[in-house]
Amino acid sequence: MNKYLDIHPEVREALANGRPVVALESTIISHGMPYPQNVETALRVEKTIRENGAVPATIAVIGGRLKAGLSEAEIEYLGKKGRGVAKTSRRDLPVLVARGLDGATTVATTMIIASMAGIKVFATGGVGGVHRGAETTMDISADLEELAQTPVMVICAGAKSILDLGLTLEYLETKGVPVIGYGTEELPAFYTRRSGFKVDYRLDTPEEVADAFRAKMDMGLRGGMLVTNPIPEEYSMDPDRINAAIDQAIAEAARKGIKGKETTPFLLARVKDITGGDSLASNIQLVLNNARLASEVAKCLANG
Ligand code: PSU
Ligand code: MN
Repeated sequence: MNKYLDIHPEVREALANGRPVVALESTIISHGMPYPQNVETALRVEKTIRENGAVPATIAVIGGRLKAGLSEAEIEYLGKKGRGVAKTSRRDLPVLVARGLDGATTVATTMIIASMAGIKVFATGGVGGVHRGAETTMDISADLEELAQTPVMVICAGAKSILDLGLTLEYLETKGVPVIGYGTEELPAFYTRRSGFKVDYRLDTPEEVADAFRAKMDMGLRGGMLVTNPIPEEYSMDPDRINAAIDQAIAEAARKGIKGKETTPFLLARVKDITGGDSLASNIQLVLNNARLASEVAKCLANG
């Protein structure tokens, strides 16, 4: 086992006994929501996973240690520190670990640490992707490359249209990443159930999702799978309102010259501010919805 990795005892025991485990990311805690809603939501998501018969493993880097499974005190610590914790993608891990620093893990880094620990299923809100204008900026999230190489299933609510969703799907196709719509033929766009873009396959049950992932693993095909689960109807937002907020946020980012790893957090925070508290409530609900589906899929994989 990797000398930098700490697996929480409850997670270790579940993995040793073949019980279902669901990984969770920590950028959503430190950068995705304000304190204290971020800590409340993180704990509520863990509770939902337990109620659905699986063991949660929130992932982060603390004091240079790769953590698969956090204590409540560690979640509180990350939530309170908020943006003071470095957003950590694949390229950030070596220096953070060598220096003994804290890091909030993105989808890419959460996949890396989950995979080191032997966790196959990961629930989150939204994934990174190809940014609008990437044909000149080359701003493409490392999340996509990670999906191409690391064997973890990511269950999300699609991607926000802060991204170019069409180019994101093209990139995933090139990299051989299956994009599944859970109960839908259309890629969900986080706050809304529809985007106008088709997914590769529609699957309708946790068993079907688990079977597809198992087949991928059994064939020795490298990489993970992206499962997109639409936000429940009652929490979905008006597309015109959300798209206007996104356009405004993108224009502000361009005006301010926001670049690199700051782009996504800046856009997410602005969209949230422009739309007020509504988008936060929707965001929380879609994460809970993904945690429930991930628990069911993890149970199917554990029983398979
Ligand atoms: N998209 C969202 N919510 C998020 C993120 C993206 O709708 O919280 C976070 C995730 O942690 C994701 C990261 O992995 O941002 C992607 O950042 P970047 O685009 O810099 O790779
Ligand atoms: Mn980027």
